[in-house]
Amino acid sequence: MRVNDEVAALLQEYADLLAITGGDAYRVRGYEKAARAVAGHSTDLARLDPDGIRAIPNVGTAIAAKIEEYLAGGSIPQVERLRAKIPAGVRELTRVPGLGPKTAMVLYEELDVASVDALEEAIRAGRLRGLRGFGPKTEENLLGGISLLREARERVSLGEALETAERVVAELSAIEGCRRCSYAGSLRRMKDTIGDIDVLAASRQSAPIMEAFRRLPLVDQVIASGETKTSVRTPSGARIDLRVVPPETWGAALQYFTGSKAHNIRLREIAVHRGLKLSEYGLFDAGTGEKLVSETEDDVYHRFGLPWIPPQLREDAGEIEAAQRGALPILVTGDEIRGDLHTHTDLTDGLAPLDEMVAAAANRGYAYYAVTDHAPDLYMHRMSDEKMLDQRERIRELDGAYNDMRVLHGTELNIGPGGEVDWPAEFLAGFDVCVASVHSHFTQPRAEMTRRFVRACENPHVKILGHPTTRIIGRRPPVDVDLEEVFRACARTGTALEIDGAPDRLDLMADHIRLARQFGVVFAVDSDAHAAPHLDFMRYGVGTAQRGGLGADDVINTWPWERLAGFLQRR
Ligand code: DGT
Ligand code: CA
Ligand code: CA
Ligand code: ZN
Repeated sequence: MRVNDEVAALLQEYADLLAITGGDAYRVRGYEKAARAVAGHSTDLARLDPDGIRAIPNVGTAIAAKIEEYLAGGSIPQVERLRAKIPAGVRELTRVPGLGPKTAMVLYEELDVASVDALEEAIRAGRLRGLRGFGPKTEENLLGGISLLREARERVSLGEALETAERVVAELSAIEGCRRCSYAGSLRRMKDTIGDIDVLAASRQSAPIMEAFRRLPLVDQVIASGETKTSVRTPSGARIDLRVVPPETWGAALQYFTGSKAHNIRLREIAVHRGLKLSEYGLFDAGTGEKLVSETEDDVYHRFGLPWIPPQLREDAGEIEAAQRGALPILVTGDEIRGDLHTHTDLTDGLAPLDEMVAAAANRGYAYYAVTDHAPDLYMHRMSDEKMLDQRERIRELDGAYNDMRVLHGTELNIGPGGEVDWPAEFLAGFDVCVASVHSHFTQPRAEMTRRFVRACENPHVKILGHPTTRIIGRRPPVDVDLEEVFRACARTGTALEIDGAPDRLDLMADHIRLARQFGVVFAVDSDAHAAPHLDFMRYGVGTAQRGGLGADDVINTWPWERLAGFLQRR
């Protein structure tokens, strides 16, 4: 682990422990922000002097002192002290969605519950019944949260999987004798979470590639190693399977190991009907056993009379029928994205200052870029009219300074429990773009939640519904809402649905996107960046849009500025 990540983990732990022991909420947030800033800082902490450490955003004197203690002695005494008071399992409890630090402390003090397993046992044994504030509904929510947590533990985020896989592919591609190398499986299909990372290489000799793979610095443990397949685990627990195949069967193997299983099964059925046999070794004549094709994926699909099907669609969700009809959608690509319409700066909970975010956006070649910091109803960000208007002035200046990119002033509004948003119409009219999202009251009954969303769409200033289901993968379930009703409202009012590319959100997800599209809704694919490197989250959003079968025309931020401006200005 990089020292920055070690320190970030300790600062986050300190924040958690402070929260559990009833520490001041602003202080807790301070440590959380510092943890994120340290993890995202590009310079290795060990190479910074005290001034350099204090110059990291969100790192003040007190936190800098703790970091220096760690660099000098390998530990932070205050963290050690709190650790001694609170068993690690209690901190683990706060990872259960819906279980806050205060509750964790109550469970520990009153019932001696100090692990997630112990909590589940206590619920099932009815031991929470006697506690104040714990009803049957709480028990049900906690059990749901526990299973959400366990599910997430077994899978890796798309972001982590893709970064890891790209490193592996780059390393293995450089080895002599490696003809081709690619990741396959759910990652190539851009699923929102990844069970294990499948990597495929083509070579005459597998041994040198397997050996290089086992020696990669990101390998923590070799689980199994053979001539055709090696499985390893990374320090964070992600599993990688590498398979080495002969170059002439590359296409068949890539097709097979990309999946999905359901897609492959449908394809094999079609093969059987035509007297063919499909496997990871190739497509064969079932009668004679003669190999027909295997070298490229294209060959395999074409031999079925089908066009090549993009991996993002391979879920047996109608793509094979569409391919047979010649009706596969032409999917939106990352290159077609002209801008980002949902991003943050350090004016609220972002890590980077405005000019840095804007410069990073310009570097990506965007034609337009919206800054959408949080609005005042999310009180912890302490937003005010004045701060927003100051930011607007600075954005107008930046906009003038960039010739090739429009810098837009937006905001991410909070959809209140009744569907109202932070500011009155007159104030909203001053923004170039308003995203509106749910950030509170997640457990309203379905009918109320639906009315809330519909009312937000009906606000003529709201142009994008941000991260519509509000799920956070492994931490918060989607809200209970009649999505069809919301999609109808979006189509009627000209409100775009967001596909939030942050890898812990990926919201909307593919199934909903496909459904929404049938209602005639348009979409905005955004990064929801809180730091300059997060602008890259756009790629996960694009992957998700592709899984949803979207083309460029469906995505408003592929549109030229004039068309987008027309959309944003329509009331
Ligand atoms: P994951 O890892 O759970 O996110 O999902 P996948 O799709 O990567 O699944 P994985 O790693 O078990 O297998 C990789 C691919 O190998 C899978 O997408 C399709 C293929 N595959 C695996 N098992 C079978 C099978 O029993 N039948 C067929 N037709 N294909 C399979
Ligand atoms: Ca896999
Ligand atoms: Ca696998
Ligand atoms: Zn948000």
